[in-house]
Amino acid sequence: MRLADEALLELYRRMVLLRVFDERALVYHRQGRIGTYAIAWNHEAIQAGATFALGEDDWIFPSYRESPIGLVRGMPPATILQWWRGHPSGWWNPLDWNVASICVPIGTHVPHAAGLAWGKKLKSEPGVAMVFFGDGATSEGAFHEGANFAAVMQAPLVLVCNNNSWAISTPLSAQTHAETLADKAKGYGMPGVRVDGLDVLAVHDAAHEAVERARAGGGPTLIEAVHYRAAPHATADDPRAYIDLERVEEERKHECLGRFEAVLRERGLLDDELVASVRREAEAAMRAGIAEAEAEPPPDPRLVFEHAYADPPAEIAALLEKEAHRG
Ligand SMILES: Cc1ncc(C[n+]2csc(CCOP(=O)(O)OP(=O)(O)O)c2C)c(N)n1
Ligand SMILES: [Mg+2]
Repeated sequence: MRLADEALLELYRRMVLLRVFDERALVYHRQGRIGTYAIAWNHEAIQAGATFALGEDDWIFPSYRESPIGLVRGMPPATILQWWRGHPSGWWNPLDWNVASICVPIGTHVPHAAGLAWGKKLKSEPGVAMVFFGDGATSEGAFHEGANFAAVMQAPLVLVCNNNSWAISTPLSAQTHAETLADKAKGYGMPGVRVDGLDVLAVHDAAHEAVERARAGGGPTLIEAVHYRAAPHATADDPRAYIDLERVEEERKHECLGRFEAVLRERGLLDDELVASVRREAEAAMRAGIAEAEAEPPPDPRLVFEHAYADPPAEIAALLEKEAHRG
């Protein structure tokens, strides 16, 4: 699908926003201002490209790797930063954005996304669901259950596998004996496609086709977006213990944002000035976001227990009582 110039620039803005969020989040982590953070560097082509094929009624189900994906829907950076700060104001209402909660357990959101998509079909409501997960997730039972269920029910679901070749320190070769992850689609009776995960336009094309098929009643599609993780898994990880550092260096040279920038410059759509202003805008949004997040009062500790017990055990009840007197 050929995107108009205006759309290409919007796609670029979204990629920059995701990139800058990631860069700043890493700095905020180092400054002790947010907690552990799952680095999304060089996953922006998959995240921005795939979601660019969605409309307002469509749902996004992110894993931790796609934590900032709400940005493409206009979610404030402060909300996502608060999530990483463990603050309740980071728990958004999914209905406000059609973005489900960030899923940390591997693959458990695939059945949720399949269920939502099936529900849309049952109610004859418009909208498809798009679920993101990693290569490692394809070895999980929940992935199998969700993919199989969606195919049997012909639910309008797009399954986007971010195959970054690693599940923390487990390489793809130890993850599966399948030649490709897209091949797994065959077993579920759905189309499976493989795309270059660093080519935002290729990702968008594949997602657009899958979304159109889902909308037309053609059921789910599995997209395998292939690349190689060129940053640590998360801030708590030291990949030097297991990764091929030369390969990482090589991969970093072909990172996805610079690659898209080169395409846009060649088409005469982008120059140094626009590059600088788009980045400045994203950086300003992040500065405002962290300030907003930090200005939020600390959460009430009682909240942790609020929905945990119908009848709190005596010890906790006593602590809550004490807190109530203090606060
Ligand atoms: C059910 C479950 N098991 C184990 C973990 C610990 N864990 C966190 S990230 C991760 C690797 C997942 O790799 P992959 O699916 O390839 O996604 P990526 O992190 O590469 O985006 C694991 C095993 C978890 N979060 N949930
Ligand atoms: Mg992975």
